[in-house]
Amino acid sequence: MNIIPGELLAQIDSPDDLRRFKEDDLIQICNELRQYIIDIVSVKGGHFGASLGTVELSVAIHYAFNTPIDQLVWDVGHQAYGHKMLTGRRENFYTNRVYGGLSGFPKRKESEYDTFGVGHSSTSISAALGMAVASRIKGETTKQHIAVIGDGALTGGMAFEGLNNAGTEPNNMLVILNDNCMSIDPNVGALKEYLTDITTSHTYNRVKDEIWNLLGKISKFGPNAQAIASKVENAIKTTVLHQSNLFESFKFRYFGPVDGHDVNRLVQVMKDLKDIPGPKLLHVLTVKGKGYKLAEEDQTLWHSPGLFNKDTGEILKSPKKGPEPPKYQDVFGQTLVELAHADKRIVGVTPAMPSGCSLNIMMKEIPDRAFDVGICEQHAVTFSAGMATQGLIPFCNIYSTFMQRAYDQVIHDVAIQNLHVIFCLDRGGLAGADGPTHHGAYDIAYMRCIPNMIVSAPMNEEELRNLMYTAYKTPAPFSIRYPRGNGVMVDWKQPLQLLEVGKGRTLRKGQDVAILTLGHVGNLAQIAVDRLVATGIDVGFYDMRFVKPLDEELLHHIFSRYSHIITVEDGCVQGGFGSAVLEFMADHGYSAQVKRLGIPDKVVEHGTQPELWAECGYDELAIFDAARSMVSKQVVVG
Ligand SMILES: Cc1ncc(C[n+]2csc(CCOP(=O)(O)OP(=O)(O)O)c2C)c(N)n1
Repeated sequence: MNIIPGELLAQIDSPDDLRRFKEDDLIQICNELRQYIIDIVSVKGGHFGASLGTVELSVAIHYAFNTPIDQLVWDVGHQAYGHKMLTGRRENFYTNRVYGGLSGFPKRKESEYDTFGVGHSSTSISAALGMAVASRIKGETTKQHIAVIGDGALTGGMAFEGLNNAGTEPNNMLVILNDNCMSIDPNVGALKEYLTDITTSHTYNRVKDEIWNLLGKISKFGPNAQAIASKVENAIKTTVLHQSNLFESFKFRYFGPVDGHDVNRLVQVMKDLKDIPGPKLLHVLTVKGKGYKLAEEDQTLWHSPGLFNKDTGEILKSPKKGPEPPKYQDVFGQTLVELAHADKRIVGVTPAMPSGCSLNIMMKEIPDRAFDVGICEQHAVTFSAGMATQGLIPFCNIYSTFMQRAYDQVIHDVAIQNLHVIFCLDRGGLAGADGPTHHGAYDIAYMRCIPNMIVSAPMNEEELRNLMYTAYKTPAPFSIRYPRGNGVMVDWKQPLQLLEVGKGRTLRKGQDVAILTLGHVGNLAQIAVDRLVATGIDVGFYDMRFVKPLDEELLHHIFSRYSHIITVEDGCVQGGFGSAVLEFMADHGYSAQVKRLGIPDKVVEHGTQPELWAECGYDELAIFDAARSMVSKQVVVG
């Protein structure tokens, strides 16, 4: 990959190389790093705006601190491209998010500079605190621990659990709050307003700068001088801001806000803070997309824009051959609006993914009944449950992988009380380039063991619409999972139909082998089925739609007719749909040869969805092979 780094960046293969430069060179290094990110992401894709916003932060941290001995933890990690490039991965960065290549997120096995694996948000403070306490126990008194967390990630409850613990547990930790007023979409909630208040209080900022200079000087003279400066500073913060400082009330020393694009200032501040013991929070102001005008102007679009022409800013889309099937998420978004127009009890909830799950369509059309509640899956579920107790019908849309965060809430707040909350789990199945932290591997298994819960997955857009309609009409907890990406139907907007809960579909009757699928993978199986039939194998094909309740009538029919059965799911084989079929077989005394295809018991890395389906053995070819070898007929592969 022929992307030429700037003159100084070309000399940096590790933070040690960076630290050999003079402070005066840092601005140029930042410019070159920013340009490198633009050059490579434009042709290789990936997260964009967030890493442009942290260029100066990344350079300053690695310059001021002694990484990798000092422990640096990134929250979420989508903003760590600069960090990766400074820590020996620049030349390989063209493999970012590619099958077998670098991960798009920090990962412990990739580099000693990636101290903690991330992808889900709001973990950095807890992880860094764990490290800081471990250092204390091991007597490593000079070691620094730095958590970099965004204002979006700070809306996650776990961040506050970490702050709460850190305030009283002796530790040497610096939390850097990277405040750009953005999550993927504009950040929401009272905390955002609080941060804006601090940032825009002119009197406070002027006084603070004077105090800062004083503090910087006297911190060299020991703890007493520091204590005095700290008292003065706190008194001023409290008076000027007319309220106690939120972070100070967690017993953190609050510093800032400082300009997160002034690299020299950042270095100076970080060096000063190194000498101040205890938990500290540095509030840094950055601009998401900094340095690429279009990304600064439309920060949501440029969070992860795909490939683009870096000179014109045109986002490149593969040419369309004709009308294309929609994304499942858009079918959700549009169908929800349709349902909500017809029934005022319907509300929509998303934890910080309005554009990711297309709830933004409803937020625009019916704003008073569509809620972005921040990055807080647990709250999103219980908030939905609360609304359900009052007769509303919430559609709570959470990516399958992020729903793992809210498991207890699903059980305790929804299922035990048998509340009518509809969970739409987007990105169910292998999610692709984001990798293991983002695969929706477990929801079929974790939902089907919960009492009262109806668990379903549509094979196509029309089924998604009908399942949403059926869920709305069925007063019970109801889970509908569908994958990332496009469906298969161009003409998908058909009149809504009520489905019978717990009933599957027979797509083809056969006798040699039966293929049972759940959800979108049925379309992969369809290709295999066509080939099997063409090669003389009489295959039965069933779209089961529901894993709970299972279509027992259909299963009785299948087990009495076939001795070879294959189950296919885009989810973990352990405890999932195939397991449910095996349980049925055991419970009813059938015996058949059953092969379960799905995600095996291992961490599946990143790649395209087809690459990963193939690796896990349930793409169309693998399904074909499995069926063919099961019936052990000699066939010619077409
Ligand atoms: C638990 C969880 N929920 C949702 C997401 C999806 N997500 C990825 S980045 C992001 C926004 C993070 O905002 P912020 O921390 O402010 O970082 P920024 O992108 O603004 O730099 C969200 C919601 C996630 N990674 N983890």
